[in-house]
Amino acid sequence: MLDGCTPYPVEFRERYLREGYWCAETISQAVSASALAHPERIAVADASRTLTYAQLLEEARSFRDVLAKHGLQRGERIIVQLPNCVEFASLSLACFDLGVIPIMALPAFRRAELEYLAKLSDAKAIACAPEYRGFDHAKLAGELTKEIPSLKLVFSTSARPSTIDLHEPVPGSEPLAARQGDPLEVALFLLSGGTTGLPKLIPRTHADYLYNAREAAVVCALGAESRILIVLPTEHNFALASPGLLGTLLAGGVTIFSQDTRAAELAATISRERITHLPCVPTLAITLLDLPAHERRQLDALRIITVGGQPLQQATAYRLKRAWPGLVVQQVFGMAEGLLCYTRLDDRDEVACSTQGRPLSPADEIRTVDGAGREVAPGESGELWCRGPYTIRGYYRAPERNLEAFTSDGFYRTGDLVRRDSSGNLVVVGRIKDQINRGGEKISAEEVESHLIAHDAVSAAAVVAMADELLGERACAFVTLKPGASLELERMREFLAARGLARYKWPERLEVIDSMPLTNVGKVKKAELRRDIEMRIDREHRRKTGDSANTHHRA
Ligand code: AMP
Ligand code: DBH
Repeated sequence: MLDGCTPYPVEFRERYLREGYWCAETISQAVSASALAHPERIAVADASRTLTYAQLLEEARSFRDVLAKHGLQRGERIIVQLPNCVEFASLSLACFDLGVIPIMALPAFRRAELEYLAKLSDAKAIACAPEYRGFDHAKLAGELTKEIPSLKLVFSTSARPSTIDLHEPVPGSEPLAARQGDPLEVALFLLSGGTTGLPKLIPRTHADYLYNAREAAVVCALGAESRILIVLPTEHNFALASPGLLGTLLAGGVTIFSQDTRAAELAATISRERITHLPCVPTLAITLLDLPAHERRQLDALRIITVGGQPLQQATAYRLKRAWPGLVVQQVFGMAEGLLCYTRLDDRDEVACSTQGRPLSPADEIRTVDGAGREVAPGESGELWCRGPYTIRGYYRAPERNLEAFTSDGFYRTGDLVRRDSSGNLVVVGRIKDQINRGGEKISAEEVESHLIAHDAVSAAAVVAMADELLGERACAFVTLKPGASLELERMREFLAARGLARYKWPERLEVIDSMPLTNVGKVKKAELRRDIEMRIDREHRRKTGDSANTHHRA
């Protein structure tokens, strides 16, 4: 396995192969086989292009040859930062076939994140859409090639000076999957949500990821007749392989990419494209529910909505069932590190609406433990630990973090607090990791704090989650200031922008306090800060509703 990764111990490797969880094929072989079974069917489409399975294979072949022509070789890394588009599918397959490892970066990432990823991975290339949502990605990528020694090539999805056009014509050559690759080798890197400082790279192998995508397709009843809408960032594990794009390609279904996340647009697309499967976060589900009735009706033919990434309120789950009586509401509790839990399509409403389901695989091993690592009593809550045929054994190039995040016998400590109910389903009750879950996007508190304390005015900073009706949580920054200094929310956000931090990580509220509440070992008491912001918001809310009640009275 690639240097810097933790291989599965040999007895597990043998067992997963022997018991058929892993197969002796690479992702490009598996997708090629699926494609060749029905070359004329539609595989992928976005707002501007549609490719059949045969055309997808051909475009992937061509992209692979472009990558190779410019010097990318097996085992080298490429940062892939594309919006939801057909080229994402072709490029990923091209990488899997060549053995070049894509690092799945979010389109929202800016200089700080990309620089970090490129340096950590010694990436040789970056692939982007030249421009997306008003941001010049090609320009930033070009600048990074001048600053980061390993980074030499910028590929783009359309012609643009000083980048390499992925669509550049290359002569026909051997088809995809003609060469044997190693199924147990790293196929791609996903990103962790990050709890300690910066996000970690998650190495996923061909064999484990294929199993992940295929099994997820089975529990979501995703088949050749299915049509999935990818509106979450396709680089994210949920949209990529749970079952997402990859599960759909393997099943022979149709993937429709959307870059537009507005509810009314999505409803129109769902209707026009006869979408059957919608993976989404609770935030998106709520905006769909809030559409006017005539737009909501456009979802009547949708069969399965799979909701996850952050807690789905039980009330929202029931609202979904009432709004679309023909719709199956499915919950998923997943993580890029591996473990996926789903409610099953035939679960009773009570299970589907109030639990986050159970592990995907019979070979998933889970433990619920107390602070000392002892299994808690049935029905009690504790930290979830997991191990299995598609859960990693270690982050890439992170030996110290691995000692904390994995037990000596290979369980991943998820940082999530769960309870197992009598039906064997998991209920996520909280988390012990220092993170903000903003509409499913994870923000590492420590990462943002490290930027904040670089500000001249700031002497200490602590970032905590505050509750939000739509996004679930938003980030609030508590800071103490140096004598005589001042700081306002807008100045703070401008500062973070200038540091090249992705916008979704910028705290949306700032509280300047006199001193940080500290434990006797000098750690910030974040629970206290969370209570503090909750109380402040509550007071403001009461003041506001009190005011409006008065207004009402006067009227
Ligand atoms: P990521 O690090 O981006 O892969 O996010 C994985 C984390 O998202 C999990 O460890 C949970 O904290 C959170 N998560 C995912 N799905 C759910 C869900 N259905 N309910 C609550 N939390 C979730
Ligand atoms: O939040 C996640 O990371 C997530 C949620 C649902 C995930 O990785 C997944 C499904 O695969």
